[in-house]
Amino acid sequence: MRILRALMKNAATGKQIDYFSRFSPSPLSMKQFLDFGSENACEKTSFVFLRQELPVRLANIMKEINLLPDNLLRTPSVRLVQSWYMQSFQDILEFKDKNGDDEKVTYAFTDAVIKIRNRHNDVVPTMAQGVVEYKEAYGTDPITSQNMQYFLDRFYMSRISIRMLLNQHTLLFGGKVRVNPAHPKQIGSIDPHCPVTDVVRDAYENARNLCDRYYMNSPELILEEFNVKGSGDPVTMVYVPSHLYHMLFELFKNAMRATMELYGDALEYPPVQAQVALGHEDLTIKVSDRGGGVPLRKIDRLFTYTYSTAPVPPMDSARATPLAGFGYGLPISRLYARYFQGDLKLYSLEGFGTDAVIYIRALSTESIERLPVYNKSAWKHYKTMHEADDWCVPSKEPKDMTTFRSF
Ligand code: P4A
Repeated sequence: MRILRALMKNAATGKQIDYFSRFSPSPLSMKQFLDFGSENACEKTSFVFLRQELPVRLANIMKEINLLPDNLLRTPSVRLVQSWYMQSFQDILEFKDKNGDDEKVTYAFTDAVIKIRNRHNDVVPTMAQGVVEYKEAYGTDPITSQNMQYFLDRFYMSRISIRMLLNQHTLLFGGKVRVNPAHPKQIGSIDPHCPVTDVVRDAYENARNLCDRYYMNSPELILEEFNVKGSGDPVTMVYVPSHLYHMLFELFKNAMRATMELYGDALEYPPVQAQVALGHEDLTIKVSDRGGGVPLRKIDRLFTYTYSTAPVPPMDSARATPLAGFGYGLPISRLYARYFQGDLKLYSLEGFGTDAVIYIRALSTESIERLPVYNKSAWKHYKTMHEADDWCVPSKEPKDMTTFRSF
């Protein structure tokens, strides 16, 4: 009887997922996030928006999870993640016909939002575990790897966006007052005047601590700042400082690791250089090192989930360095940059060093969430048979040129 009821509930939920997945997610701009948190916005507005938008974002990505290869879907890890999404989706739907003017309702909603956020804390390592399980059982081919990359980029981007919504709601309405006690000038997780170089220095110092602990030394930092307005004012922007920190911390760890591994037991190390430039469109942050660089052929791998989750970690992996992190550092950092229409790129000069560049939109009106949507063209990505490549495969042994002499 209990099983039957569970089956019926799941069938009903399936219908709801179909229904909500037909809506496209509504991307918010930085400015809209700020307005939500300003004086005239209220908890009810946020409640009414989220009880529609959260099911839409959840349903859109749940439909994509279902398109994964069966063998991956059947792993315990992916099933667990799927059950979390199912539960959270149902939790929000409980509020469908509730009255947003009733304080009891909005309190209960905020509690539900906090519970959902905590339930999903371990999605990234759990999903990574699923990828490892799949790889161990079935190996990887380029097509599967490519599909997995496509899915995980979209899945983690969706997660970043959903957590942004959850965080804004709890930070703004979860306490008695709408200020974040740790960061009183922030609107939820957003700093309207995020001091970029302070975050750069902070990320450097923390990466340096790890570096010192492991290598007993660390490269110095040279930090420069350029402002197109020429005022010499410190560069600030509307941004989520924790996202910026996440990206920079990752880049500094990589730069330090490359530098320390290259110079070994040298007494001095070439410094890591960071440049912050504010233009009319972009705010750009470049982290340069002289750690010897990576050949172009291997750059893509640094962003590949199926490569990073190899049972044997990449690079020379006799010892795991604390600077290596979990392996998803770069791909996730790039998603943070892309989330508000920016990007993260690596330019390497093999034999010399690497420049890692974070691009961020300078204008808050242009910083708009970049969200995956479940539609026909997403569906096609998983379902189309990938045909042969339309570029020749370079062969190591050149064809016997005498063959062509007759021409
Ligand atoms: N050279 N350059 C980089 C790395 C090497 C590098 C490297 C060997 C490779 C893998 C890694 C960390 C560093 C760099 C800056 C970057 C990225 C790579 O932002 O100097 O861990 C996965």
